Amino acid sequence: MIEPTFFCDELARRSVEFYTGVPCSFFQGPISLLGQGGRGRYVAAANEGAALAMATGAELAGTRSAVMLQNSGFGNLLNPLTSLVMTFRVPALVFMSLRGWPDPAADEPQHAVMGASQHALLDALGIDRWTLPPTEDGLVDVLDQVEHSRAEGRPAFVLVPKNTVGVDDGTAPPAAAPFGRRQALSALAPHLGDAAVYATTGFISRELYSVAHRPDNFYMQGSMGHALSLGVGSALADPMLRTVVIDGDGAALMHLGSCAVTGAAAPPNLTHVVLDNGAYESTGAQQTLATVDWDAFGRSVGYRTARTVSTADGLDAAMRDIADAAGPHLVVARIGLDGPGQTPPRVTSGHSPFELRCTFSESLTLKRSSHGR
Ligand SMILES: Cc1ncc(C[n+]2csc(CCOP(=O)(O)OP(=O)(O)O)c2C)c(N)n1
Repeated sequence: MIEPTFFCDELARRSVEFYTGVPCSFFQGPISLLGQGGRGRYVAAANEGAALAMATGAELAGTRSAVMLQNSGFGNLLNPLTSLVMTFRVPALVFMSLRGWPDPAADEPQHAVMGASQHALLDALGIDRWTLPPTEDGLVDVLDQVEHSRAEGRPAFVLVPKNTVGVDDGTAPPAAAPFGRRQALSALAPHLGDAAVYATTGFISRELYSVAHRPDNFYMQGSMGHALSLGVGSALADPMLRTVVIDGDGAALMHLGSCAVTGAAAPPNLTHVVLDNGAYESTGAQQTLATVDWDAFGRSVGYRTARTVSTADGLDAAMRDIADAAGPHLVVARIGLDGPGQTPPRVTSGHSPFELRCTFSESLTLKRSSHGR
């Protein structure tokens, strides 16, 4: 195992000063360490493409940079990788965790396709790639080889399997907050009624499954940042269908433009709930960095109402207030972190994604026919 301090110090020794990315739990140690300062700056990006663009900007301005991401975000990165980095021949150092590999069955199902095809996809693009061995000598060796790619203006991908880089950075985990994800979802549950609910990927889906499982819940696995667009599509397709999207702040930030589209398309039957804990809690509670005045933002992009609450009672009252009013509504719950040992069960431990999708589709079809459509 490579210690996070060694990982960061070795990169610092090679003059890497600027780091960005979207977290994967595999990089929990280095990201946390960089956040403590003194070893370079880590800026949490909205999405993986933005991370690569930021790193490229830093390189153009003369600062060595590195990107850390999970391979589920490879699609987000692909456009700037091919059209910016490779076209303009700007060096890029990308550490990409390998989820769904070597055994897709050992990971969550959303990683299976990418895990199995990751190496071939990189090869098809002609990308220089290395798989990082779980040793400090291995890191030194790989980083030495990466220098050749850099000298030729070629992107270098260092693929990071599970248990390669240590996660412990020596800091104590936060204590559980009184109003966290579980309390917020419990306060929300009585208001879901007959709504179709789209819950974002990660702990929010998992917690909803444990707190209020129902056939009308669509638990997203991956596709981070797209829960809102799924909800908008459904709400526009069936205007009688009450639709609730439950997002995280990290996921909402990832494709924040979708909020503006929601305001413009204005489905009156849609409520967008964001559980804002200021962190990517599902991958180790790294800070999301950006803070949003959601009320001002929501109204400015066309939501009919926008309200921020910070207690379970406040969330209950906000949901009551909008129950019969036309949307789209934005309700943001500012919540605290849940702390260690609060990992909710995996939805896919009991049901396959296909099974979940069939149950959900059947329930929506029934609703649609009851709406006379
Ligand atoms: C495109 C993409 N990038 C990264 C991930 C890894 N990932 C899964 S959940 C998660 C954190 C989500 O944060 P947020 O939406 O704030 O919800 P929280 O975990 O705080 O409840 C991340 C980064 C992913 N699944 N997909």
